[in-house]
Amino acid sequence: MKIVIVIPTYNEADNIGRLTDVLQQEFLKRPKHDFHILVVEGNSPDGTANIVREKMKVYPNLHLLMEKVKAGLGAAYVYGFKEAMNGMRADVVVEMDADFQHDPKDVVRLIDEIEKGYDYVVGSRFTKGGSIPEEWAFKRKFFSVGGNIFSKFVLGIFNVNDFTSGFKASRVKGFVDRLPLDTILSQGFAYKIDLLFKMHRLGAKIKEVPIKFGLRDRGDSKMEKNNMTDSLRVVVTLRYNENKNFVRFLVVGGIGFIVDAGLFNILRIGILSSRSAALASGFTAMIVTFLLNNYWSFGERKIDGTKKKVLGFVVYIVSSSIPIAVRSRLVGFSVNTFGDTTLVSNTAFLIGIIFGLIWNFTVYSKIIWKGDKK
Ligand SMILES: Nc1nc2c(ncn2[C@@H]2O[C@H](COP(=O)(O)OP(=O)(O)O)[C@@H](O)[C@H]2O)c(=O)[nH]1
Ligand SMILES: [Mg+2]
Repeated sequence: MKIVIVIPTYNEADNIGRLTDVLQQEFLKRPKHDFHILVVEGNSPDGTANIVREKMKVYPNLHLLMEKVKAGLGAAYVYGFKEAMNGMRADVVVEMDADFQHDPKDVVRLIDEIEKGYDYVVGSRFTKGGSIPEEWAFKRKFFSVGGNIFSKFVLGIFNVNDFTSGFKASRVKGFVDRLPLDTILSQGFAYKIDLLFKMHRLGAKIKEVPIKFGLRDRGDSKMEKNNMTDSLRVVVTLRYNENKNFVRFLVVGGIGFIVDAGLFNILRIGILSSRSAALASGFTAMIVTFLLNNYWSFGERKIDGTKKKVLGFVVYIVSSSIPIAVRSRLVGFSVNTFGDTTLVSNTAFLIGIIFGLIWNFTVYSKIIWKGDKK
């Protein structure tokens, strides 16, 4: 297999030369593979690029990609992955830091798992046998562990414990070549969560290999201060995108509810019987929610074409009328039996709404906006 280790660097002059030396020794342990190193240089002022150029004279499998400006870790990896895939025709790409926080000896351990058939091998600090530096301050440990638990539950991926590991091997064919690299959700550190989630959705067989995450050998950390909020934003965005229709449906439902309940109470106090008020407010809310759902909630599956639109609307009216009629009868029955008070009428009204909600979501998503199966 052709394996490309992608290493982004920014001011790693003290590390990159030694790292390439050590990696070359590691490559010798698996002579059947064709190993390459691709350094993605963020235009460091400390001469990192020159050190790489010197080493390139010795190692023909060492390559340098120059960014015009430092654009963040995510951007550097996207640039490197594309070159590794399209230019170098890699079968496997490895993500790795330049600062010896990732033990070069672990590279072959990751590769061995790819060979066993895994598509995405994560060097994990939070699986049995893995660790983070004891020297880290409590706060940093807390956020690192807590952030991973949060990601796990919000994203619903339970076979991964380390969502922000920067040490991974990924199969290109069927996986990296299908990732939407041009639209990653973060140009910074949080790209890791985004790509992990998308690899999972692509059905990658994921394996965690325990790693001991070391302390940075030399030089300074480039970790940005907004990493935490950026990661949080990525996790929430991923979740929202998955459940967009449902979230929007709830928002439209909320608006529909306010229109419905507001009008119901105004009408029943003012001019109509409770039963008729429930009917009138129900139909008004129905039209409002239809328009909102069509143009927003199920927007991607918007009903186009006049004929289809009319047909869709008819089906919608017929199906929505059922819970509205049921509710109106329930309200009528309740006020006749228990007295026409605000409490009685609104309780019956609410029960009717819950029934309507279940009914409508089922009908909307299964029949009206079900989308064309291609
Ligand atoms: N090209 C490039 N490399 C970067 C950038 N930010 C960080 N790096 C490199 O990415 C790796 C990880 O960064 P590091 O500062 O070690 O992050 P930390 O381990 O979370 O403290 C290191 O090799 C850095 O030199 C960037 O914006 N562009
Ligand atoms: Mg580091």
